[in-house]
Formats: sequence, structure tokens, C-alpha cells
Amino acid sequence: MDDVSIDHAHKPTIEEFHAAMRKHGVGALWEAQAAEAAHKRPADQSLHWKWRDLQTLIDMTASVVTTEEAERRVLMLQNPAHDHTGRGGTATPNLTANLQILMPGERARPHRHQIHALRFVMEGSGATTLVDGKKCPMEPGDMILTPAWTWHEHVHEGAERMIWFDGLDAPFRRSMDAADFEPGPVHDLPATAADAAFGAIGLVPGNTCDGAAPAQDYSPVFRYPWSSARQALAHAPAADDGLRILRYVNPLTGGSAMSVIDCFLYAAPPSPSRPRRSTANAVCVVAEGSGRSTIGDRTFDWDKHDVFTVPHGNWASHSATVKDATLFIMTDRDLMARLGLLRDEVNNT
Ligand code: GTQ
Repeated sequence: MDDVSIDHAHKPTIEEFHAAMRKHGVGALWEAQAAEAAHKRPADQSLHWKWRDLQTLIDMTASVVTTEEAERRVLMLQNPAHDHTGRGGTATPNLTANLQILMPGERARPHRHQIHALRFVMEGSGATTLVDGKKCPMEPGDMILTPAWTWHEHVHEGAERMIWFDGLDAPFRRSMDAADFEPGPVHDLPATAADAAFGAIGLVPGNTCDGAAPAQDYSPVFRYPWSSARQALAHAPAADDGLRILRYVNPLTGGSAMSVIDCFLYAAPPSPSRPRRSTANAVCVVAEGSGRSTIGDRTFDWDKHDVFTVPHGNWASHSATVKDATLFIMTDRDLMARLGLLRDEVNNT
């Protein structure tokens, strides 16, 4: 049978082919591959924000804008390589790393979003984060969850300027077009269990022991106090390279404290830890002390409150230059694990 739709006598020019493809919303894979190769950027490298430099900006921020004007006074740590939305880039492909500043007497009004967030307190005392109505005091080193669709607000009735690290899975949620937002006022507060009900080692409240799966994909505990975390870290067993690790978990499941975002504390050993690498991405906040890291082909020294990234695929090794050098590490390991994309390697040579 003759194919009447094709004029075999006329050989289309490449321009005609491109025009026809454009008209019908079609592209040619071999041309896209060539274009992609030309745009290929080098593997993501570690970025390092020194606290000294951040402090200068924090000082300026607190003078130029109020929480009334800014709603939330937040500075974003940016890697322009991950700018897919015109916002200037995010620290890692799936997770943002921000700093939030709250002055005495200020408050950040309640809202909720389909984005998981966490706070790691860096400086100051006396503020409270309310998470679905639960009061979470904010003391240095405390880690506080504000899981997706929980109402959260920050209130500061203390006397010192507060600075905390904000980690959010916003880039991932935005790439899925699933980052809904609702401003306050707060309504329909769900029932929550007091964090204190989980305060005994190895015990959880009874209504979750009847075999029913937890309804939420996040921990019912919202505040992980520094005072107990650092004590536990001091007693944690060391790996053969001296590294001691704690993981922030959901006590009902033993898994990641929230879906997507999986957090750890590392006590860095005196000599460099074995290089590890992963398909997951990490942001490190220096919680205590000073040390040195080699990430990919970069080696740098860090001090308290510095922030640096360990982009996926980079070999990373850490050492302490003073005793008790501790890193708070936020990763997208749970996202990668859920998708079957998590691969870890340790260099044992
Ligand atoms: O505290 O709710 O760093 O909504 C970015 C967006 C913090 C917050 C950020 C937010 C918040």
C-alpha cells in the first residue's frame, strides 16, 4: 500500500525538519544529547560558608529588615548551579540551607506548607517554636522538626538575638509541584502527644503499640534537645576510624525523623575519617569545635557555625583539630532510599 502522507520526491531540509518539530512540540534526542554535552557542568563541588562572613550579613540583615516586613527574616545559602526556579539557587539539589534571625520581642506568624523543615539552633536563647501547638523551646544545639503541613510559628520573648539553621526539602517539593502553602490563622489543630511521653529510653506511648502503623511519616517528637544529644554522642561507639555517629530518628519506627530529610551528628576523630561517598547530598553545620574536611579535591578548615556541603559523588573525610568537634549533618538520604537510589561506599584502603 502506498503511503500517501509522505512525499518521497521531496527530501526535507534540516530547517524544514526543525520548523516541523517546533510546530508540533517535538524534539530530536540526538540533538538534545549534543546540546546537553555542550552545557555539561563539572561535578558539583563542596561550598563552604564561613561563620565570620555570615555574621557580617546577619548583622546587616537585622538592621535592614524587620520580621513585619520580611515575614521571616531568612538568608539563603545558595549554589547558583541549583537554580531551577529563578530564586538564585539552593545549597543542594533537594534541600535548602537557610539562616533565620529573630530579635527579642519579634515573632514569625504561623503558617504551614507541604514542605518538611527543621531548625538547628546556632545562637541565642529564649525563643519558642510552636509546632501544631506544641511548645518547643529553642536552646543552642537543639534540633526542632516542623514537618510538612504542621502549623508552625516562632515567638521570641527572651533577651538575646536568635540565629538558627533552617533546612527544608523545598527544592524537591517544588520540582514535584507539590509545595502547597497556607497562611495562618491556625485552625484544625491535630491532637499531639507531649514530647515528654517519649522521654524514657526505649519506651513509647501505648496507643501506638497495638500494631497500627503510625499515620504520619514523621516523628511525634518535635524537639531533640542538645543536652541529651551531646551526652549520647560522647558515649556512642566509635567506628574503626574513630568516627562516632548518632542519627535523629522517629522513635515509633526507628527510621528517619521525617521522610526525605535524614539527620545525623558526627563526632569527628583526631585523624581523618575513612573517605565515604554517597548518592545522597549533605549539608554540614559545625555544632562544636573546629576541624578539617576533604571533600572531593578540596581540603578546608572549619570552625564553629560554619556551613558546608557534601554534594553527592564526592569522597568526604573529616577530622577534628580540637576535642569534641561535632557536625550536625542534614541529608536527603531518606529521599534517595525511598526511591531506591541510595548507594554508599567507604574507602577501606
Ligand atoms: O520558618 O517557616 O527558612 O517558611 C524558609 C521558609 C523558614 C519557616 C525558611 C519558611 C521558614
